[in-house]
Amino acid sequence: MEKTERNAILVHIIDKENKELREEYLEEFRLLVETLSYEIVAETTYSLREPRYSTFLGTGKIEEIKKLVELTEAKIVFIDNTLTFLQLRNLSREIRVPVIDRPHLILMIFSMRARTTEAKLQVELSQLKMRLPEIVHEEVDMDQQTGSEIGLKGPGERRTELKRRYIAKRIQILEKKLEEIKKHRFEMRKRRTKSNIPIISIVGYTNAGKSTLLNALTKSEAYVEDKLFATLDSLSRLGEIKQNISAIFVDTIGFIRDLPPQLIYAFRSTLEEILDSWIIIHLIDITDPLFREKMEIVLKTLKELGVEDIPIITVFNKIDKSDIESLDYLQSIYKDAIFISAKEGLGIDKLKEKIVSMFKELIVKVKIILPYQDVHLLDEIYSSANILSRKDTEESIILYVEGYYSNLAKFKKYIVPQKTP
Ligand SMILES: Nc1nc2c(ncn2[C@@H]2O[C@H](COP(=O)(O)OP(=O)(O)O)[C@@H](O)[C@H]2O)c(=O)[nH]1
Ligand SMILES: [Mg+2]
Repeated sequence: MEKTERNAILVHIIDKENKELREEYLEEFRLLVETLSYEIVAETTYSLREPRYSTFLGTGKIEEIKKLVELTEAKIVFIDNTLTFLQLRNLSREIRVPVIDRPHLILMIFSMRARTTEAKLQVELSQLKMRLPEIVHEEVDMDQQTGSEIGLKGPGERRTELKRRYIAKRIQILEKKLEEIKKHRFEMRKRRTKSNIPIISIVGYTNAGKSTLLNALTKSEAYVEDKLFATLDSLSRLGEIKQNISAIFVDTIGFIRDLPPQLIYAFRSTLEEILDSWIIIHLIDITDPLFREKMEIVLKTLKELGVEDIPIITVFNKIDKSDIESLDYLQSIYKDAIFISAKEGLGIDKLKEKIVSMFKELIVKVKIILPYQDVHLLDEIYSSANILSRKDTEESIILYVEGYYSNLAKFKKYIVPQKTP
């Protein structure tokens, strides 16, 4: 791949709502673009009085961006604002690389992060409805790389009518498929078993420090060769919490400030993988003035996803940037929370201790007596728990197993009550 293939230009907007450039918003926008593995090669600012109906930006700015694109060989331009489809298409034509606004950028991130079938369908549906394929492929000869990354194939076609009909049809198909999935979702959830290796998801807003924390927790084990983990992508990594106790830590898709309403379904569907975790770490940036509101939104969203049986650890990050008084105050309010600096490595041991103590409540050792007439359940027991020992007697199979309590609950009938050691 050419070196410049991922070069991107950012356009920050100063308007009635954003009278000045706020460093945290700039940083957040950069972070979103970098999530897509683009390299930011130039940034420019535009003071918006009245957006141009057909191009949003004024002619002078467009000329400047064209020059920047030539100079830096940028392959894409991101504008931190919401534009109309017409404006985006005209700008893309004019500048000769795709011009993407904030909602479409977010949609590209969702597309990259969608893993379940439902999430993939939901994201494609949003892409078609928001006409992302047309912005990216119109006139512009996109390379295969970018095309497949946002889940689109092939170069733009000129036969607009055909295309329009195809898109309308595709939307219909997707909506129907999603409808079917929703019907079965409840049953599927019930059938789901937790893996026997603990999965811990880190959730929170973009910029909270999720990726930094993932690194801090998994530092010593960057290279895991075990086959079991070969299937994991870069967003999940194995970390040792304590000697002989490891977990897979998952860096989930970040919550995004002012999420465009048309993207809410797509966002939620990409979050569904959280349901597989044993524990959720809710990470909060205490230096963010809006952190309380954001906490509420995260908790509300998790609840809507149906995670009530998964314990949540509240973790406040960036204590290195906070003063002692506000820290004391927060500690007095959030008594169960853990306070860390992911970047400086402060409080990580405390967090690990907390995880270990939670595991003790989550994992149980039990004795199971399975009579032969129910032997068909044996496979399921084996896949739901670690088998510590097995004895086959005349009437039954006696197993000592260790596993996640919610996985074992369905074998309750066969579990023999025992005193815990
Ligand atoms: N001061 C400080 N900065 C941090 C800390 N943790 C993360 N950051 C910074 O916050 C920004 C966002 O971090 P990142 O891990 O990418 O956040 P994510 O979007 O939640 O994955 C980066 O610039 C990090 O260096 C911390 O404990 N203290
Ligand atoms: Mg991140």
